[in-house]
Amino acid sequence: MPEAALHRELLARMWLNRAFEEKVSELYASRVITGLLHLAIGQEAVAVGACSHLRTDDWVLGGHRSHGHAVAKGADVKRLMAEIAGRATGYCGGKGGSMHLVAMDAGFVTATGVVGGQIPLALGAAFAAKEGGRQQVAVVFFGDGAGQSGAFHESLNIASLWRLPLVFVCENNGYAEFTPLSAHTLVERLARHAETYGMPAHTLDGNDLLAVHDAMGKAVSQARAGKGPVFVECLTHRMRGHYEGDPAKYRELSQLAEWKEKDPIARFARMIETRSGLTAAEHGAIEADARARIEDAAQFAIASPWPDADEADTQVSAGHG
Ligand SMILES: Cc1ncc(C[n+]2csc(CCOP(=O)(O)OP(=O)(O)O)c2C)c(N)n1
Repeated sequence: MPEAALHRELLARMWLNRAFEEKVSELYASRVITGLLHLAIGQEAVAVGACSHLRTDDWVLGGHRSHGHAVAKGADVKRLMAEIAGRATGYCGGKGGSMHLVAMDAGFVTATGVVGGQIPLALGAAFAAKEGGRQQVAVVFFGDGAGQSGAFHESLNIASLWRLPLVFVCENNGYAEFTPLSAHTLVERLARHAETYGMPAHTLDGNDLLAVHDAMGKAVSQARAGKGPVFVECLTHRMRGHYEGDPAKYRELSQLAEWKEKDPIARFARMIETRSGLTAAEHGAIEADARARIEDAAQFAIASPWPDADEADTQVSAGHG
């Protein structure tokens, strides 16, 4: 795709992501959506930059803050919105909700509310991809908090040892819930762990869409070529609290203002104004188109029925301790 067209396509995907999350927030405020909700507003460049290199049959896994990963992977926004709103037309019949999204038709294998749980699951996806012999790759998104789990280290080791086609994407937003990174580790850059396990690793500005896009292009090519896993650490920031309603008193207002300056959408748009001749009118139309698609998705979710009570114990599993 010519560069100018690619830039416009990426901007459209960023807006689709932002519009989706803002609409979810609005529906939460009006209690159409309930439960615990974690938004990734401000982190869109990671999801969009990473997924822009993936085929539909590549696999993506994420955690509790993963709406944007599913949107960027190409999941149907209507079925996603309905799922988050707990409706029968959602991807999981309304039983998964915000933290347990699945969209297999788009290669979105799963999200999970178990912090770090997606990382070893991604080994399975990558192993299946390798055995399948169709040059598929798996990509797993997780936060800096998840990077402190034991399963994270075991997974890096196995992925490296077995040369799995897996790209680890760490969204280092500096906080795990309300705890700053400095309070849960002395290792400021999680990419250093990957080096320990013999894996190529990069740390980059996760609010710079083209930086993510370029790094992920190389990482995905390496994994697809059978040369083993790659670790990409994206330094970013969530512009909302840990969950919707979090007063976020643990953050300085100055810090938030500084990161708003680095808003990945505004920043990318400014860049392509000069580099690809994006006009204000074009930009407005791209944003309006994204918001219209998301409004349709919201209306679809609102008009959808609740799951039938008889369905409550189907498609679920439970274990005994
Ligand atoms: C196994 C487990 N431990 C603790 C929690 C509670 N918890 C929910 S989110 C979170 C912090 C996760 O931080 P991070 O991985 O950096 O992701 P972010 O929220 O920054 O996207 C914690 C500890 C949980 N859900 N699962």
